[in-house]
Amino acid sequence: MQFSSLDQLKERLRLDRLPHLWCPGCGNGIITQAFLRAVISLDIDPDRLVIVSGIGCSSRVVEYLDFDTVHTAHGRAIPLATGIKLARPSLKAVVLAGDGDIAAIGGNHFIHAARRNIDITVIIFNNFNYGMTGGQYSPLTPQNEKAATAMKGHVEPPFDIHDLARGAGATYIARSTTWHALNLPALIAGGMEHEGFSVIEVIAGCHVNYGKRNQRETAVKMLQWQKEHFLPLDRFKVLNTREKKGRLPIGLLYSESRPEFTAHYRRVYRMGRQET
Ligand SMILES: Cc1ncc(C[n+]2csc(CCOP(=O)(O)OP(=O)(O)O)c2C)c(N)n1
Repeated sequence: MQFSSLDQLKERLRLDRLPHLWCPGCGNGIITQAFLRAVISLDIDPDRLVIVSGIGCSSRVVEYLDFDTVHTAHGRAIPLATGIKLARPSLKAVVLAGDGDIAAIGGNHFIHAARRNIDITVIIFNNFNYGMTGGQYSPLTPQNEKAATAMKGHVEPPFDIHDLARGAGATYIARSTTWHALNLPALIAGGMEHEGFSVIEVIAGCHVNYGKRNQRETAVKMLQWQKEHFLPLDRFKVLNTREKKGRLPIGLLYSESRPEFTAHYRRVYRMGRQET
């Protein structure tokens, strides 16, 4: 993938909205840049792209992106994108939101969108906690880690968001981290090109609310932790059980082809008429 220039990136940012609200060292900026690089590489007509977010630090990303964007209610980005996609199937719909937004309050919408295989790309900014509201645990907080609402260590096990997405019917599932930023644009572009429900989980360090409770209190420690605990799928596969413990694979983890929801819906209901 060709590297986009700073000028190309700036063209797609609402520079008048800067400075952003993210803490210094937050991983959200890295994901934003990777997303923009993916969009630029795909050469998408900006009028054909709609970006929807929910509520949270990560969801504020839409404020800085100079496209048609919707900043909707907490947990409701996927249903809103579903409505947009059903009304205007030719649009490319992308949801950018946090692990709380997608897997907790929005969890129900997530599984049903996956089941339908609707052509929406969901990028989960997974910082393992509710960053915006002070670091409460989310359904993706690892067991035994600490959070504002789990001061002695989190008792519940987390969802495996990939197993959840796959079991529900998602047809493109990828993972990366903000340390592995260089492969992120290609993974995002792959999801956006895929016809169906695509999920890209990105591990984003929140050293301020999450890391400080889990011995990763600086941005550098966060990135080092990501570097040590995540590795490309082909290298992960050859590890033995002991070496795999505490580690997770990154890259494209799953992909299949299955009829896409809006196309199938229009065929069944013969909605061949022009979009407005
Ligand atoms: C219906 C509703 N419930 C709760 C909230 C309070 N709230 C705002 S952001 C947030 C969690 C954010 O966590 P996440 O989605 O993981 O995003 P992050 O801030 O970590 O990027 C919550 C619970 C809200 N705004 N609306």
